[in-house]
Amino acid sequence: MEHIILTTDEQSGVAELTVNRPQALNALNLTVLEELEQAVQVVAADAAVKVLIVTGSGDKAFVAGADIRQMQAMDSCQGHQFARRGQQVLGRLSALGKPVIAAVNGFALGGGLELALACDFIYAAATARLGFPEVGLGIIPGFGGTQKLARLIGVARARELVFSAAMIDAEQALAWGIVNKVCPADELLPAVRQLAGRIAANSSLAVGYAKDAINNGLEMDSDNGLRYEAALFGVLFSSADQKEGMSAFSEKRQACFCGR
Ligand code: CO8
Repeated sequence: MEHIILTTDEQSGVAELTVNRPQALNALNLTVLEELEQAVQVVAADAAVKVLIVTGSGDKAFVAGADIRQMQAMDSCQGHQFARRGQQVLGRLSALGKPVIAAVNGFALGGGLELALACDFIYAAATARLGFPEVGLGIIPGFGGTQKLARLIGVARARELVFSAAMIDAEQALAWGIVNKVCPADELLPAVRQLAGRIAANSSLAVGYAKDAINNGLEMDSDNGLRYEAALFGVLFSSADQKEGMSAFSEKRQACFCGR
């Protein structure tokens, strides 16, 4: 792949996907989107990967948006197709049956913030800047931003951020609940790797089911969400990981999960 670097630490079970187009602040063009989709497929198929970290190369940007130069020449039909393609690829990332953590190491703007929002949660460097500049370009967020942000932080704050095209800093993003934690820039990746390793040490089957219960349960009404949770809970009692986790507790030893 030209613009995506994918590495896996087999020992910890943590993979890192880096958008690597630093000359354009890692902006998402069609090639990057295609490669992102390819990388998600690789991660989905690799049983050794338990957790995925998504970040950007360099110390300036996570991803500074969709590629404005590529969008400049688009007509209405191409704009629509580009937005749908972006939504499809980010949807595949969101639907990955493994936890995905965004390590936002700099600018996360427009499509870049949408990429971060497609992850399960975000850790950010203190130097990060987040926002949706689209209305200042005569467009709107088109890779799911209007929908995802409003659901995450509430409609009033989402409206303020989208209508103003303002960039907010990491502390403001933390206060608004867009990011889970702010770290000094040089401590961001170590902190995310440590957390990812901790998640990867749990039953990957149970973690995947927990992600499924949260993501799909949230699309249901509360009663059906609870029924869905209970159904997944019950299924886990047929797994080797449930037997191992509970035996290890009783025997006062560390559990050794196989993910089945
Ligand atoms: N697209 C293409 N190139 C970019 C982008 C981008 N989004 N962002 C930065 N670059 C390029 C610059 O053009 C520049 O290239 P060059 O050196 O060849 O001139 C290089 O990256 C470095 O950038 P700057 O010199 O501008 O760096 P600064 O530190 O001065 O500024 C900023 C950094 C503030 C991040 C600035 O680059 C900027 O404002 N970038 C654009 C941010 C933006 O508006 N992003 C949103 C884009 S729209 C979008 O994401 C819509 C998503 C949904 C699509 C729906 C489909 C239709």
